[in-house]
Amino acid sequence: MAKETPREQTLVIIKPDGLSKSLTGNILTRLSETKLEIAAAKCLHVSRDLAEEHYTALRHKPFFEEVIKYIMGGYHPRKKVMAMVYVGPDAIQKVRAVTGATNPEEADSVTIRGQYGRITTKGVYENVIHASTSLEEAEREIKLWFEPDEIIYDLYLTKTVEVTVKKRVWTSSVSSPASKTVTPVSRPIIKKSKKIRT
Ligand code: IDP
Ligand code: MG
Repeated sequence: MAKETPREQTLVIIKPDGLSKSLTGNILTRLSETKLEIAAAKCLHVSRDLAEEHYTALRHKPFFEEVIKYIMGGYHPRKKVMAMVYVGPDAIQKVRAVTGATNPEEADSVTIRGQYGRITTKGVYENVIHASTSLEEAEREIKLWFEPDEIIYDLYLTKTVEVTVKKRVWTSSVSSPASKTVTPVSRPIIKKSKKIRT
């Protein structure tokens, strides 16, 4: 009897060029070809700490500073990313297949990077999307980008800890039109009693 393909999870990030070029819909449509399920999604501003931790393996590469600036939105008007967790059989390989090669000029033209990516005159690979490459990388990245309660499934072991921190909440009053200004938020929302991954 054939073995069942293991259920996997993978981190996908639509990078600032994807959002600035309004490619979100196109990218999600391409990703839907994998028939995987989205288990978490959020838009966020990427702090330097998060960017450096995410790309820690590239610390000694000559293009490290450019990659950090790129993921933080330093080259684009929309300084944010959309982070998602996809789950399902063979999720890592399936998402990588539709993502395409790292170098957008070498990526197959039917892949997301081949279709929408470019190399800038400064040599930055604007390749539109990030996708985990292994089970270990996916676990490290998902735990870095998401808290357990932001994902609809318990993908990894968690424990509950008591912490006392300040947290922003909505006010009960209805906003007047004048106060409906849009202010970017980069602070994480921290709960008083929260699960953390072990
Ligand atoms: P991946 O995104 O295909 O997994 P990695 O080697 O993990 O490729 O590199 C992470 C990111 O760093 C790439 O997506 C790309 O934005 C950038 N990058 C990788 N190699 C180069 C390079 O040779 N020149 C410029 N940027 C690069
Ligand atoms: Mg990689």
